[in-house]
Amino acid sequence: MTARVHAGGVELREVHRFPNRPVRAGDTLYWDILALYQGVLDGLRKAGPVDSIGIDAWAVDYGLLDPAGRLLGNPVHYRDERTAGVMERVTAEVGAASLYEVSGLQFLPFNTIYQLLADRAALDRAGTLLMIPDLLTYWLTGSAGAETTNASTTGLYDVRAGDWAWPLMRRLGIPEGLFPPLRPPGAPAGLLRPGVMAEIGAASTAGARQDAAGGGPAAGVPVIAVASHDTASAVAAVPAAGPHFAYVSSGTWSLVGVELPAPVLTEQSREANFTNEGGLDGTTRYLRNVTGLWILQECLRAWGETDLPSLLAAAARARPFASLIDPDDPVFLPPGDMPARIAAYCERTGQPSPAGPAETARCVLESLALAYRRALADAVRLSGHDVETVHVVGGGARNALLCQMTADATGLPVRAGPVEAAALGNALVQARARGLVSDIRELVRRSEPIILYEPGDDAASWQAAAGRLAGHRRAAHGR
Ligand code: LFR
Repeated sequence: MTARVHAGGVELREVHRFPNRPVRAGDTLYWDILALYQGVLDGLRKAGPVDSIGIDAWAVDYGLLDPAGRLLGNPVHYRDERTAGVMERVTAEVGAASLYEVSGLQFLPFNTIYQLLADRAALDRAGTLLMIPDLLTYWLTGSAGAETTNASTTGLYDVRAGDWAWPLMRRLGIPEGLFPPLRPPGAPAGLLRPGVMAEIGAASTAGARQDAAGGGPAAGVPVIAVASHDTASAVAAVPAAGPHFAYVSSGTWSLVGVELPAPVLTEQSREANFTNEGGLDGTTRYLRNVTGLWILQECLRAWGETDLPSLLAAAARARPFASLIDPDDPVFLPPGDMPARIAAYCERTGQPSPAGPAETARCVLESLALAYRRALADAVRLSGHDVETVHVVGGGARNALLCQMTADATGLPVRAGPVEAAALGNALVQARARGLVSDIRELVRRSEPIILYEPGDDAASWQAAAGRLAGHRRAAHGR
């Protein structure tokens, strides 16, 4: 994506889109990191001259470099099974309370901390650990750093000190030397390396720019450490006009929560499995990871179906509340035959299995809306933060059926858009670092269409459905 910031607002342009296809080789599920890096280079080549670059990506995953700075192995996907049982072992050993009071991070089996313990043998051979966006940034610039919003998802970041959690690393035998210096969003992350400039048709990129200070030719294109966790970038671009909002950053995951000035590290917060991830400007993204549209994406993959609009239209006509699932049930985490897992969940909980794709999609979307309702109620209860509206950003903002269900389920007005919130947050942190923007949210409000969904008048049915789902959840997991 390129972004152009001007007096009237910001304009995004998609210059290149490339797939992110994980690869199972042997027993391991990997990211194809070199294909992703190639996609970045192709995008930069197509973009032509730019004033700065920022990389954001998903959280928790990493690459290890050897002491000479070469990638040691292909990064492993967080949905890989290597972490099975590790979180349970660590929490038994260290105590859930001691982990949470340091990192404030929700307990997810794939947090970096557990992946590293599953990958212990490799750690002795490694010189540096870089999170995915930091790794791509390193290949572009040669500068190794750890951007703080993403570092905060590792479980090895001390959320109060704003530093790596050194004592916890020592306690777990994770080598401290692996972790590069932290850098906040907006900090410089180096200039494009000459080799990269050549790779992307450099002369045009650097030569066309004029150095702002001197008016001479630019020395190189700066890369800026944006809020490199995609969710942090997306939340930075939520077009909220005041503090009393919740957000659903809706894509493969649905990240549901509020923005706070400080973390909430109470026992109740830990028990509700809420996370305190780092946001822009020292804010806390207080949220729960709800297993999001992933479930529907995997259904589409299983059905070999690509026509989402028709499926959603059919789902809108299907019978309401026929069957409900807990999207956060661990059975829905790994890739696989999702329709069969949904059917099995329904059977196990004494509900009819959805008859076909439309019924399955309806079940997934209603269940997601109910999970959002629960996460929002928990966020408000645990933080004491008032919420008057829900902003849905990311790809899910396009899903009118889900947005309406979210309004109905939460009883709050939903404001949907922008779809490309992460790209906007990324670009506008760069623009702000360059002094072109002061209020990111105000600029997004001025530039992007937002669709309003008012809650309908069927609050009682949603209330009843929430009660039913709570029963299934308790029966399945005692929670
Ligand atoms: C969303 C996201 C979530 C994170 C998950 C795994 O893309 O970054 O915030 O929990 O992916 O990294």
